[in-house]
Amino acid sequence: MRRTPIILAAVAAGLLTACGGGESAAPEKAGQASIRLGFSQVGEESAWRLANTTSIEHAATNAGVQLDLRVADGKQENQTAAIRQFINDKVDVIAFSPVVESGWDELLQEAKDAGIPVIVTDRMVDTTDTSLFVTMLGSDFTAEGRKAGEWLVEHYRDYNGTVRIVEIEGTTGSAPANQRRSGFAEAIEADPDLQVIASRDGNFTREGGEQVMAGFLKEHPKIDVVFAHNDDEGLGAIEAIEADGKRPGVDLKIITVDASRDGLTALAEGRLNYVIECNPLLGPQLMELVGKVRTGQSIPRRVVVDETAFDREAAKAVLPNRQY
Ligand code: GZL
Ligand code: ZN
Repeated sequence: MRRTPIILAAVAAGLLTACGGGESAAPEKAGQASIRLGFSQVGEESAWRLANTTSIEHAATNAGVQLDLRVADGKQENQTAAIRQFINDKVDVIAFSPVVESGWDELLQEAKDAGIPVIVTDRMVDTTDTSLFVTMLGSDFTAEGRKAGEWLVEHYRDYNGTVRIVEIEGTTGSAPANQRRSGFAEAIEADPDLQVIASRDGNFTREGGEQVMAGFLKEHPKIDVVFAHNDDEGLGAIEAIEADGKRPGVDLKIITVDASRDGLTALAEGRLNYVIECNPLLGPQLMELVGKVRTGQSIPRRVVVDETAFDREAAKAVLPNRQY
């Protein structure tokens, strides 16, 4: 379930003292200027992304980290420009969520040449030179896709006949889209009746999900299941399904990923059928890693975020105190 935010004592003591708060730290810590972190964020495409940004901002404030967070509107060139600015500003640490997996080696080499450590968060980069970043903090997207497929296999265990699945994919080239697709495909191999008859990029947005789903409904008279790579696409698909005179969650089963408040609400109301959690609240763990990197402590190469999955009953249980 939800990880309780961990504020690293060393970081808090060192930084709070530097910022004039907290108990007096060891002499060598006193006077340490607060850490300056440059963060390049994908955009504002989904509820997940907004919660992720808020978590990072709040955790930086709590840890006394000076944060320069820049939003890239989903464009790789904007992330590249922001990270070059961080290098020019000589920040202490750079972190980012890469909008797509490829095309980062040259930029990360520039950060390495400038002696600035880079932390990859949320989405992974596809690079041959793993010395270009110090750690990756984020979900296991393949496991998320696998959980969606496993639920379907279980749900249709006693059903004989073809189950027609359409897939509304995330942003083309992004790690979550690539890995959710492959985890899902791997899991549904267990039952040959489960067939993906169409898949298309919905760019992780509600309008993308609605447009893609409306197209699928025109092209395919019989659709049994929708697998949407995030809640926002699934909520958009619900609009298109209802516009087509069908009952989302009943005539078509819908599975999504993220477990945002709106996603869990639709699940509790029976308009979605299963929602896999993708935890956006990476802020506290990121600040802990930033503090360790800054003070030269060793950190793992990969920090996986804990997350679960929800059926209708579980959604009703967690909704009252859901953080995002
Ligand atoms: C997943 C994250 C994805 C979310 C989407 O970690 O990269 O991007 O699933 C978001 O909601 O747009
Ligand atoms: Zn706030």
